[in-house]
Amino acid sequence: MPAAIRHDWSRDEVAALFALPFNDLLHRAHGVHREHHDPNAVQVSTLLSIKTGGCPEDCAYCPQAQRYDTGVLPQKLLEVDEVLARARAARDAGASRFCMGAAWRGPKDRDIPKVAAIVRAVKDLGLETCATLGLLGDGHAQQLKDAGLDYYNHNLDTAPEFYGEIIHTREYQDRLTTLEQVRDAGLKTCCGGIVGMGETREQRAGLLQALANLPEHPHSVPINQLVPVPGTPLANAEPLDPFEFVRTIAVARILMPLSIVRLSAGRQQMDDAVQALCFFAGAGSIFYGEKLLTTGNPDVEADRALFRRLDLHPMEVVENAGTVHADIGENASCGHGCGCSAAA
Ligand code: SAM
Ligand code: DTB
Ligand code: SF4
Repeated sequence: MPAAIRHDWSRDEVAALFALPFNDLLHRAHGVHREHHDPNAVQVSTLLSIKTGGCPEDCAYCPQAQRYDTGVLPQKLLEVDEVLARARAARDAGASRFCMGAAWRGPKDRDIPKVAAIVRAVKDLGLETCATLGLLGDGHAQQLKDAGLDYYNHNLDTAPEFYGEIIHTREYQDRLTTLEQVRDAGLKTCCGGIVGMGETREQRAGLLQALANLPEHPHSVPINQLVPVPGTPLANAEPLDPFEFVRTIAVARILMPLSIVRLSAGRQQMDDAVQALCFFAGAGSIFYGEKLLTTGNPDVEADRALFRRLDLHPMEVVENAGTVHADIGENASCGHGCGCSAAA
């Protein structure tokens, strides 16, 4: 029987999934994955910080908050040409989506035309576009959509009841409001959270319950493992058991059957075998490229090797630019990043 699309998950139901014997949980999650997704295809996104550091917010995990001494040097918004060069390189290396992050509480009205020009240029390369700029103001989502933005990333980050221990400068409701604006503008939502911040399993269940009970399941659900950064309040957070991370991916897979669950930040600190378990449990997307926003990510060569060893292939994207043949192999040469014979 196909998995039902539900928005009324109770905390007890989600907690019961977490509590399943590991093999039972993975079996069930993989079944849901296989029913709705190609289990051997992985969507490949590349991240770029287009405006770095100096952020006024106090998110306890974040190396870009001005108030923490993390060594991140503030940089103003990049010019279109700088972003384009990085996007072209990401495309040629095989990424199909380019995600642009800004260390803002939210953009000012005057920032939006500049970001819109960047989005338009990246979209013209044939890439899917994603932006994460913080809380949006009136009309911002629509202007970004009109510029060709496909996805907006805005995370719930953690369970409602743990949120106040991590962030004090914005409310959970502020995040829900931005997500509503994003949906209303017809943008696809990318929304997930971070685990390994000292939350309990019950609170991990609370994060996934909140995501699954949104009015629409996010198209993309990034599950980040905390990257502990010296200087931040969470620098010495107790590392999460890797199998608990895999469980989180599996439960997300079961709760939101049609969404693409991203094995997001934290892969550099993760064994290949754990990553393989995450793909089995239903992860269908990664960040690809040596850097996330300010912290490291696995080498491109290591990811190419991992894909080969696990017989994974990049997900193909059919967009208005035509079929983007995806290949992160060494034959990436045609300008689509795929080694096909089509002209770039
Ligand atoms: N400033 C905007 C905002 O907070 O919405 C956009 C950029 S912010 C860096 C995007 C997301 O990155 C955060 O919501 C958080 O989930 C994730 N993130 C930031 N620092 C992280 C860390 N050290 N480990 C894991 N994820 C992190
Ligand atoms: C998301 O959920 N994770 C990405 C992306 N969305 C923007 C960010 C991860 C950031 C990790 C810390 C850093 O590199 O600064
Ligand atoms: Fe600022 Fe975003 Fe980092 Fe929070 S997560 S401190 S809002 S850049």
